[in-house]
Amino acid sequence: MPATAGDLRRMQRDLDAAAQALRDAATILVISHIDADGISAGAIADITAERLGKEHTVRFEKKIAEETVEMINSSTEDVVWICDLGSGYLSEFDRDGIVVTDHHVPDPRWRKKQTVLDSFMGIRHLNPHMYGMDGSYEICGAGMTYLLSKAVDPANIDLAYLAVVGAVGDFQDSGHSALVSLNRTVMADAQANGDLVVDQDLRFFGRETRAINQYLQFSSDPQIPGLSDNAAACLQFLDRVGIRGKEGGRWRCWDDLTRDEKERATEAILDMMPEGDRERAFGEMYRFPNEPEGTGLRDAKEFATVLNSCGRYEDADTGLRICRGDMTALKDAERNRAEHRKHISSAMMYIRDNHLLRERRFIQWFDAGSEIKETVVGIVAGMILSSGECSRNIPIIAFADSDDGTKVSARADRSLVDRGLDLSRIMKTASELVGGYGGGHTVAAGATIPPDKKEEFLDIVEDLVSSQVE
Ligand SMILES: [Mn+2]
Repeated sequence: MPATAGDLRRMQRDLDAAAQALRDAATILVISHIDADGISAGAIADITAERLGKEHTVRFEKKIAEETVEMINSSTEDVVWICDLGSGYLSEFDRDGIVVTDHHVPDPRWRKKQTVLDSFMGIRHLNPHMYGMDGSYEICGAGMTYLLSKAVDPANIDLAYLAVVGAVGDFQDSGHSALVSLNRTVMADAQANGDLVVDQDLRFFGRETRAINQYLQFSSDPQIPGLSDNAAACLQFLDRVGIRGKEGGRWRCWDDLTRDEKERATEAILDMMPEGDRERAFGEMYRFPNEPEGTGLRDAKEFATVLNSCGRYEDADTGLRICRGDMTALKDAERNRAEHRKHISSAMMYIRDNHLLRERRFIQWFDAGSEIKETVVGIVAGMILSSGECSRNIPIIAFADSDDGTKVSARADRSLVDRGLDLSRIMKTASELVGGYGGGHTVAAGATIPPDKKEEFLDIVEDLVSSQVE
């Protein structure tokens, strides 16, 4: 649903008021989320506060837990600026001077409270949902944070590209194979400042850093029939289209190809795909020409992945340093990424060696216990599903222990979604029936449930899957 001119005017007025609150504060506490969107948002807020000359600190949080609410309510800073988080917890905050720049669905209880208490003005809540927009693709947390930063000072336009990293990190470009709506406004700022170039390209991951054979081999969402997961076929393909894989003994990456080579390969690849997948495989890709070459920071998807791997390993601060242009932080991030890969491959081995994957009629599942970090169990489930080692015709459900219960991750092949499967609804319904909570996307969703309810939960999920899929 598109925002009206009135919505946008109202948003600008609220942004300006929040900007004034930041200017008036002597001290600012920034709290942001640990994923790519949150880290970019945190960096934008950090730099904005710094440029204002404010005494400030940045903290990254996995979520707003009870302790986080307490910390926010009892903090002594004049303003607490919460980025890419917070909208779901507005009714929990009981202090003045809260600024929220988020895009998640707002807390319904807060609006009620707001209408009862006219004077409840302590929270400046900047969220696209409040202005007739959809926060799942029209703008992200870093985007809202950037809009506020720009309201503070138009010179902060040089931070717009970080909001593009956030949007791509949250897959806001997936649905249209391009950023749309307010994300496009942010994008235009980054372009105007010379920080962003928009390419029409294949949308697979790793065009800047992956060896081209692996770029093809690991292509996913959508897959390239015949090439994805088939190393030998990728080499043959390069031969067939007359592209040398190596140059001077080193593997070339996708971006090393000449324009002519790229065109030839792209055409051949799109030809191999079913019609319906081509639009997802090809579209806008975002490049940051001012980032150093070969760092993985010149491509928005790769930049976001670097930040995500920092966050997953509880090292969001390294991600923040990278966003701030500290290239020594890249070494730390690389170590993070290597650890990430090692953890994932050993996790897959653990599932395989211990035969943990169990098949039921309509679902398959495994319980990783505490062997796999809850932050990566979803990735592992997705990789098992696409590895060809299990059935693709039924969804996969994975359990892992977490601090506040059992974390559930569910993944499914897109063909099941085409047949009616909606994992988001299933996770929400099933988890609520056993006293938990959940949600997500149609192909990938998650939940948190009480540890002793796994069996019951699986029964419900299986029922729901069988009733959704024709
Ligand atoms: Mn986000």
